Amino acid sequence: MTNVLRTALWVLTVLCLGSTTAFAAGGNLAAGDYIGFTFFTGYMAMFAASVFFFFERGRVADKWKTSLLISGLITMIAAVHYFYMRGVWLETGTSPTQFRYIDWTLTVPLMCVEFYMLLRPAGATTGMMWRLIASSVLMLVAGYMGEAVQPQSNVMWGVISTIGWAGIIYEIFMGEGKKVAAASGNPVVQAAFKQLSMFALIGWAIYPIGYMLLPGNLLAGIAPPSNMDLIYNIGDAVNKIGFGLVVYAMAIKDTK
Ligand SMILES: *C/C=C(C)/C=C/C=C(C)/C=C/C1=C(C)CCCC1(C)C
Repeated sequence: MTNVLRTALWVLTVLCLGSTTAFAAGGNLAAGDYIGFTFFTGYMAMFAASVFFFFERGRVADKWKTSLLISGLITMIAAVHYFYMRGVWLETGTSPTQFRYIDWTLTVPLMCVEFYMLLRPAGATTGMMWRLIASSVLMLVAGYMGEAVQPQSNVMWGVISTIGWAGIIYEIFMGEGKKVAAASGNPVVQAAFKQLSMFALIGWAIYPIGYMLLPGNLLAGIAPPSNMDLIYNIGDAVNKIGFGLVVYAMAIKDTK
């Protein structure tokens, strides 16, 4: 299994390196292009994090191996999308909403699975996992509607999206997540669950702040809407790598 993962990783590396030329022709990274900087840093940080999680997977107890695999998949899926977004940004100075949401559609449900995997040994049900995933889908579909399909109604779609986010927060702070964690009797799992929950509450709050820069929304005019990308890039690096590191630290601790 480890060999399969390593091989997949090298194939990915070669593909990424081999195709850099596709985007290097027209654009250049200007000294003051801070949004561009974060596309590059985000790409490389997520790529490195994936290598780290895949390799470290071999060091943790069997019951946590899938959790580490998912941590690596989350950052790897993001790395590939950042690779594209970085290139399009270089060429055009813009970043299409599509890449962002294709990435989130895969990575956010996987983060929901990560909550489930953490609490599964303590008795979490797949019902909890599917409720989290359903809420995340509502959050993301509504967000996409407001950003890309009906931007004139972005406030309404933002509210609907927030209902999805609230569903996730409810499940982990008041619903099954909270109850199973409390009953688990494992302080290492409890501490990690608390940290992941704080990521979902505070770390994820970075995204609606970016969204509110859309014309007609609460923070419109404070900064150009292109700064959404800066905010989303910071949010992604913090949340995807941070989430993975919490799971990693938990697994190492619980293996000893
Ligand atoms: C790795 C990517 C992650 C963790 C993305 C999370 C995205 C959100 C929590 C987005 C939330 C939004 C709202 C709560 C309202 C406005 C629209 C969104 C989609 C930006």
